[in-house]
Amino acid sequence: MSSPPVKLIGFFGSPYAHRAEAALCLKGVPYELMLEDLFNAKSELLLKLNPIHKKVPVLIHGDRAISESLVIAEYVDETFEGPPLLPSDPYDRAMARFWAHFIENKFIKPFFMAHWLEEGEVRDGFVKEAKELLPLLEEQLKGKRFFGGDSPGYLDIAASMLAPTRMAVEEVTGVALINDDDYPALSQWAREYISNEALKPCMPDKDQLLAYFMKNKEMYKAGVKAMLQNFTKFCSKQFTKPFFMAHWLEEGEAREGFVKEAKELLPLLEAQLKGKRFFAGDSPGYLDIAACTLGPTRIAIEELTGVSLINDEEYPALSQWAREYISNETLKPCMPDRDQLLAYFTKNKERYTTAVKAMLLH
Ligand SMILES: N[C@@H](CCC(=O)N[C@@H](CS)C(=O)NCC(=O)O)C(=O)O
Repeated sequence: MSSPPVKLIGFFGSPYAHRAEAALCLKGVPYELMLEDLFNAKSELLLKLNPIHKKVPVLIHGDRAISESLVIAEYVDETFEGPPLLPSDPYDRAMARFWAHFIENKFIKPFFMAHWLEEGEVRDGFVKEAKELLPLLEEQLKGKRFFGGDSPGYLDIAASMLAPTRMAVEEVTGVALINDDDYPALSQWAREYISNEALKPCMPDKDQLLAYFMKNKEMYKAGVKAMLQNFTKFCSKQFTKPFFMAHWLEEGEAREGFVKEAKELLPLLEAQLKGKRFFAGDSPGYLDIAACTLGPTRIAIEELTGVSLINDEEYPALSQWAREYISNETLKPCMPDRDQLLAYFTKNKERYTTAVKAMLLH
């Protein structure tokens, strides 16, 4: 029985999408690549097939959809004929998975923070951490061309962002932690990886990758900074993300999507205020504190960005609540000064707009 067609939803420049492509390439599985435009609007198909994370890559195999790059790699390995990606011995297989998990959960963050952050103490901390971890990976290559042995396998796929992506990022940022002197095996591995024959059809073009990171350099820098300031966490919340994305993003399809989402959620908050001055009743309480970004912060951001989702016509209760909140007597000593707040956001406008763009990739 012939296998149903294979399609892959990806994004140029995504090291995760590359992992899925690499698995397909190494197994010799023909596939159709469907590129997303993550900076504008995600396709209906992506949202439908990966409703939990809404991220690329997504593998489509007939009427099945599989998400998460490493899960895809295992699925591809188990489903299709061709050279095995994972070792046949259960212990070796467990070790390949262990090191893939290490790369994913322990290594990637300090390594790329060390590349994208601006010089300073915080960056030094990540450099130190990455340098403590790199020898562990170097050690895994001892006496081998690839992590998988003589040819690339599952762990090479998991580590692949240390090859084409890392090389382009190094060139753009001027930071190079992996070099021939300190990590000869990893350096040689990366060269072998990018020039491997079986991987050629899915290897991103070096110049295009360089151009991509060069173009989006500021965005990546702002993105890692936002990560440090917990802005990413703040923005990943159910309501705050679409609401503030709708304010800070430049006009376009992606922004419209967030406006739509925020407008679906705002009535839920409006309903919570029904017949009350504050969420907590007659005076502000816990939920008013939780919602306080919709008070002074939101008002300043509205003034600066010109976007105003909360207005008297559509959300009279929320609008009135915000006025009551900022002029509440008890809260006065800690209420940020309106002009200072506006000056702060005006000064940092570029930072915020670049950071939310970066958030589109998180
Ligand atoms: N853990 C995921 C990560 C995938 C991922 O972060 N994909 C990014 C592109 S590099 C994405 O789709 N971002 C869109 C978003 O976060 O909304 C995997 O291994 O597949």
